[in-house]
Amino acid sequence: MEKMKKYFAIVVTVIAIVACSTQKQVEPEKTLAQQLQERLDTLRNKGYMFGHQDDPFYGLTWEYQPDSSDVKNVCGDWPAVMGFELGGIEMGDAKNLDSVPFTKMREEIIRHHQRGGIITISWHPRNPLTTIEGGGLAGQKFPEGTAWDTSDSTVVRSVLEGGAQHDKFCVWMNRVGDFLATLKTDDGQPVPIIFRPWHENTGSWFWWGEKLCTADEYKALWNLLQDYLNGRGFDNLLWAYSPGMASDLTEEKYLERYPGDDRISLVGIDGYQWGTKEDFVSQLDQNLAMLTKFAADHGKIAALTECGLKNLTDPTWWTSTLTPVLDKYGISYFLVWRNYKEEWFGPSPSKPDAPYFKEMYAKENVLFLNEIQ
Ligand code: BMA
Repeated sequence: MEKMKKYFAIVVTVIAIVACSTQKQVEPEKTLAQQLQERLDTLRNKGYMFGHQDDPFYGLTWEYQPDSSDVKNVCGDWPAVMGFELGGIEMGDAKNLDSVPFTKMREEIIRHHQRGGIITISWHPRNPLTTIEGGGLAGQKFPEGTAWDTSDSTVVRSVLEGGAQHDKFCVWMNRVGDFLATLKTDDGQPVPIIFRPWHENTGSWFWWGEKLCTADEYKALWNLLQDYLNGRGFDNLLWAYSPGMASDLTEEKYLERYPGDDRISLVGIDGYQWGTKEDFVSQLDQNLAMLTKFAADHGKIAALTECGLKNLTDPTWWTSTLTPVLDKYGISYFLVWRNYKEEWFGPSPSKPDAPYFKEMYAKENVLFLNEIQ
């Protein structure tokens, strides 16, 4: 009997050791979002990436031509980061608010991912309270019904649970989810995406802006969308929070509407030069100092999620204004907004900023597609 007991004890111990050692070997697999975060982190050792909104769809002199890009036509390389915009998907529209067909958007997102590029997506959903069903932008007077319609300050509250627009908003989120679910390569691999909803929320020009909802309502709106998409099992979304650049941005101010460390992987700011070079440089410098310290303290990636000088009225802007500030900080990328005829933020071969853009391209620490593949 004693012998049996001893034998039994040995067997149990062996099983326990085997179980324990196999458990050690099984490390939880990293999600696609975590892998993207690691990639962004590693790339920061080389420099910071250049990004452009709507880059492959149209430029100042062309639209929808295969393999075209104003950026590539200037410097011979694709942007490292490309930005895409979902506004309109919530209505079930075939084109987004800037007339980009969602089928083309899907193709270009997958194509850029397959080239080794990085994708970021924003969403300017229409105003759920004032929008006209089936209206699109046609027949409506801007900003009526759009993301910029701030005529009512109860909109955020109305989409939260229990609110009058909640059910409608659930349909909208569902349409966003359905589109995101199609962003997969042929072998079924989802494309990793920096997802950046509810941005510039510390200004008051969108229906989710500062004067349009309380901090708690804003956070509830954030959570509603994030929990919904998490619930659908997306593990390829790297969540980015990007309020607007502000004079004297403090950490305390940044934290006011911050959804929380458990919800955010990338912290950004959107900062355009609307006034003088001096004002822009000093604000950007101060804001990036705060942001990159915040990112380091909280284990996040920092980025200048949108920036630009409208129509490059100072052609030297790339090298005289922007990069001298960016060189000082370990950001992951900066992204300039789209090039369309009336308003452009990227370079174009026909414009006087092209040589300065090329000069920036030649800088070792400013990364384009070739340098991140
Ligand atoms: C704004 C402008 C608009 C555009 C919107 C969403 O900054 O470029 O024309 O519709 O972004 O892309």
